[in-house]
Amino acid sequence: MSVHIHQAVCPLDCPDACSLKVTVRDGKMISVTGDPNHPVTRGAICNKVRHMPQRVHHPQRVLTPLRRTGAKGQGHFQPISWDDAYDEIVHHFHSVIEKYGAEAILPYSFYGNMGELNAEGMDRRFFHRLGASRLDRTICSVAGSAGYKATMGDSIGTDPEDTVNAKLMVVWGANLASTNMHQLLYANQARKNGATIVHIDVHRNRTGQWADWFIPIRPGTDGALALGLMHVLFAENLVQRDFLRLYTTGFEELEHFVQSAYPVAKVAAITGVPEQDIVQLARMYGTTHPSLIRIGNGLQHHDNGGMTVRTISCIPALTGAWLHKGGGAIKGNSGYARLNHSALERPDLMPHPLPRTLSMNQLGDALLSSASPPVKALFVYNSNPAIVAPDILKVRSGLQREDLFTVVHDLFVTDTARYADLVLPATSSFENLDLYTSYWHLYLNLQEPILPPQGEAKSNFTLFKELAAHMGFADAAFQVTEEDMIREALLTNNPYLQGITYEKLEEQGWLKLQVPPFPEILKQGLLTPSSKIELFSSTLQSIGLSPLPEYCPLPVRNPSSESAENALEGSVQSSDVKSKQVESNVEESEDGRFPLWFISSVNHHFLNSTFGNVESLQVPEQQPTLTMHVDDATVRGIHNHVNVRVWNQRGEIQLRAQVGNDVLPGVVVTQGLWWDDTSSGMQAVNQLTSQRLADMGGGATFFSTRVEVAPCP
Ligand SMILES: Nc1nc2c(c(=O)[nH]1)N[C@H]1C(S)=C(S)[C@@H](COP(=O)(O)OP(=O)(O)OC[C@H]3O[C@@H](n4cnc5c(=O)[nH]c(N)nc54)[C@H](O)[C@@H]3O)O[C@H]1N2
Ligand SMILES: Nc1nc2c(c(=O)[nH]1)N[C@H]1C(S)=C(S)[C@@H](COP(=O)(O)OP(=O)(O)OC[C@H]3O[C@@H](n4cnc5c(=O)[nH]c(N)nc54)[C@H](O)[C@@H]3O)O[C@H]1N2
Ligand code: SF4
Ligand SMILES: [Mo]
Repeated sequence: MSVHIHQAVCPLDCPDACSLKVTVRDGKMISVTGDPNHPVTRGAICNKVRHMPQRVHHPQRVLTPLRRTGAKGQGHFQPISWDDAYDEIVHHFHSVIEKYGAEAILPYSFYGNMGELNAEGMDRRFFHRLGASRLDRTICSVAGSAGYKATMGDSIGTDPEDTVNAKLMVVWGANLASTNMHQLLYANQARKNGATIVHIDVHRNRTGQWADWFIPIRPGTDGALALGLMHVLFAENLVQRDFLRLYTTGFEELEHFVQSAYPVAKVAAITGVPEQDIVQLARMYGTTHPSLIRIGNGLQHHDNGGMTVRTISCIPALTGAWLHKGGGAIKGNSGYARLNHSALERPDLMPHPLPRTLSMNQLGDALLSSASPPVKALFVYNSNPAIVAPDILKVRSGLQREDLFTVVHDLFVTDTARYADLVLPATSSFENLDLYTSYWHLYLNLQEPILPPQGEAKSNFTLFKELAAHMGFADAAFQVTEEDMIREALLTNNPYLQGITYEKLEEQGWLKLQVPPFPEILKQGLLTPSSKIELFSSTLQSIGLSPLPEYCPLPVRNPSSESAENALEGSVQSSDVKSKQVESNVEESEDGRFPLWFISSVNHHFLNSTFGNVESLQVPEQQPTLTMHVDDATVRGIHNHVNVRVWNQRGEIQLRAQVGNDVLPGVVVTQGLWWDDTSSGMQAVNQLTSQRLADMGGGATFFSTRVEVAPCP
């Protein structure tokens, strides 16, 4: 019997990017714990990843290539060899290219594995060389990133390790207790030293229960709250004018704007946050240092997500919060660890003119439309679009097309793979070499293989390298090893990566980026056009958006609350945003048939849809629920724990009602991207969400969804 404890890294799409200690006995993963020596992980990991052995050695793991034998969607397959699988792919790709051109082939991927080589490395080289359609990978955080960049120039913010020093932490549209546990651990430490934790959210979830002060807010109105806070900060002279003069653009315009347009009473009417709470929070924020705002995905999965995050990210500048160690904001820190992506992805391999780009948020339309050329072949990896993409009934009817050739590379026959012509077995991240960065903390991690490939599984790297050979691509880009590619990725002039070498990573497992304190970064200049924090953004102005932070109401026209909606009309909007919202109105409003906001966020024990098939994690989640306010339940005759139908113009699902006051009236919340339950088949929440794109970056608008709810007959 051989037992080894290996150094590893969590590969999941989670800000914490934990360093792990993995016990392997006789080639099998036995247990996973947090690395006690990693400065951020500090020995703690989430319950999900403690169950990683159940995922890696799950009895249903795909271990050979599979060919479909039944109808699409049924999930009947038979094993075939890799040679046959490659031959079939090459044959189909060639005939699609001959008839329609390479743009008729669409790769579809996201970050099921965050490894640089396996998420955005060899796959990119392959599809670039092929000349396939490009995919706009916008399902997660682009809207907010675009908004944040308008203010701050890049995805850079406070070093999480410094946040233990915060005396005030505003957790805004983030469910830290489930989605960023080490930020919560820092907050707990800060709280012991006297910090106050405020949570602004539409749902009193685990994070709201843990915070010192939970502030419920109406969905999509956070931009107005931010402007109201700025109003009070200026009005009560809680701003740092020296900082504003030195490091920002446009503070005088902003002051004038919020003073006239966002009085506290108006903000209270929009947001549902009482006037005295707005004033109290602003005073607390204006007088407490260091103060941190943790900006979450809840804000940016809305039609107005870009501008909301843009607006909130202006607040720390008003009080000079950036000058205090542990103060400022964290939306995402991926800008610090930027690797040499053109070396990794090789966009130079693409043909000219460049192939078209399709949005991953509009997969349903892409598959069903009469676009020219039509999508004739789809290659899915690192993603499960039949569950996670918006408007999945459209996605699924696209996947059902008999003339579509679909390949899915995954560890499991997911709900997407059930529609595939070929399913290819993927290794887990523990079976390959790869490099990992975090979009929150400032460490790089190297993963060396600690398990043999299970069955005939291949990594994304190996799959696309071998497929290139089968396609006859002789380019040097496909002749490299994993180690070569990691070395190429590290060769960059990014100053924060100085001194980080492959050898040192191999020796130590992880290394910290060389990021100076934020005041230094401010002195050196940001990546905005003015090098300053842009309260007034000429970049936004040039693309027809409001140059000042702004509140743009969500698109809804609901006759039963006409007066409340009219109250929002006063806000200034750019004409582009307005016309976009008028279009969307037609889709969402349905004349008041769908009076409730439907928020479908992620849950505690799954990672998006990953782990949805692990029984030991299904058990604590129990079943998909719908949290609703007692008033909304009463008028509909809904009692606690009964099954309810939830529907809109796009689809209908069933959930179990959880009645109480954890949400405001008019809002319902469900958590978790559950796999289809074959017995009821009714849980997949993205039946109800829309393919509409957000105001910036083409982001997804999962949370700007309207529904009606009724008891099940
Ligand atoms: N356990 C677990 N952890 C995860 C994931 C997972 O699936 N499970 N997913 C990972 C991924 S890919 C991501 S992107 C992150 C996401 O993690 P977070 O940034 O925490 O984002 P969400 O959980 O999507 O939503 C955050 C919160 O926003 C709230 N919300 C929704 N709409 C609004 C609004 O209009 N205003 C306000 N103020 N709040 C609103 C929701 O109720 C929710 O509590 O988590 C990562 N970590
Ligand atoms: N309604 C609603 N929808 C949402 C969200 C929401 O909050 N609400 N959140 C959205 C967000 S923020 C995100 S990021 C997306 C996430 O959407 P996805 O990125 O699709 O995430 P997962 O559902 O975890 O699916 C990842 C898949 O990759 C597979 N995988 C893991 N490792 C590998 C590998 O090495 N190779 C290959 N080939 N496959 C691998 C996993 O088994 C899994 O099936 O979902 C979005 N969808
Ligand atoms: S999912 Fe997140 S918290 Fe859990 S081990 Fe992975 S990185 Fe850490
Ligand atoms: Mo995400």
